[in-house]
Amino acid sequence: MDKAFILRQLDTALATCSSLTVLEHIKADFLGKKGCVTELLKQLRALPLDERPLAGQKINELKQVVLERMDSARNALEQMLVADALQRDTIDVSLPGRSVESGSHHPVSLATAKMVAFFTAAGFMVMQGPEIEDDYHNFTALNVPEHHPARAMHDTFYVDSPFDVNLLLRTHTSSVQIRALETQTVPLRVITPGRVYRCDSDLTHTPMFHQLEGLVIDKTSTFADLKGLLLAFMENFFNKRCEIRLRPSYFPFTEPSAEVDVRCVLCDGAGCRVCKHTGWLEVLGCGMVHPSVLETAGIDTDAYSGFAFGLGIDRFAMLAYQIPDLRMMFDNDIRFLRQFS
Ligand code: 2NL
Repeated sequence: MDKAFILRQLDTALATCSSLTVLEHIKADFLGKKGCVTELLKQLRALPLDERPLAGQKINELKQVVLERMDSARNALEQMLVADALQRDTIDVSLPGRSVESGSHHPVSLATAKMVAFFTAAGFMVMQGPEIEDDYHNFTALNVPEHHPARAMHDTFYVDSPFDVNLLLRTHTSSVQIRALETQTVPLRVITPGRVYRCDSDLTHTPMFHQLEGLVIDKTSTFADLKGLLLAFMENFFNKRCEIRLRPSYFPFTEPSAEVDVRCVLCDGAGCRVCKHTGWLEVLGCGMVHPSVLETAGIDTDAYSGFAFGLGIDRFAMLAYQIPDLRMMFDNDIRFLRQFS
């Protein structure tokens, strides 16, 4: 192999070399133990003695040229690798940013959390129960008689039942209060927030809504305690002094029963569309627990009395956050929900 051929081979190899590993292989091919330049040196022995010095010198010169070309190839390669890395890691700061979406709580969740915080601070426990309920817990144990209109198909969603009990979507969370009476001992303070279902759908009613009920059973529970508790609750929920009034009413599970109005929290009683210019908002139902409900639960009515109340969480949320239309609550429109973040 002559010098020109070796250098041409070297230049071709270096021109296509794109990594330091390949460069090491090229170095071995030319200068390694079995490299072609090394082979030339070995062949020196075959020459006559007097020709060896000159030939040896030429091979060493060739070796120097090979080393120099390899060095400059290495420098060029390293510069290229650095440039590539810089190119890869370059950030185009003029590109539009990718925003991180953050979620927020639904107004019903916000209202529920605020109510739960108030009542747990007042010593109430929070209980949950099944949304598919049997008619004993939803109606019978609550003194709702067999032919009461609330039991009718047009008021209640019934569910096909594989058992010999009637199943339905609970119409109130009183069913969970009954379960509380079965599993807890008296005295008792419990609230039951949750979804409830009624066959009802128009401007102000959705088939599913949220209810929170409260129940207190104690030796000296009175109607005055009930009224005081409800006033404190309203003032906490609406963050201001409230005025409430109780009007006689009827529920099968309480006696006496009352509807509770609060002085309109939007117009302070001056009259507005929300209070239909009456100055009052009807927000709650309540009463002293009916003796037959206590007896069914096995509670000694000579020693204990109790009061209970129920409210629609959705309506409270609408009033607190000034939501004009009930249906906005369940449309899942992101523009509506974002306003509560
Ligand atoms: C409403 C208001 C109410 C109750 C719920 C209740 C629960 C038990 C015993 C007695 Cl275990 N009462 N809950 C009481 C009064 C009103 O809800 O407007 N309901 C139709």
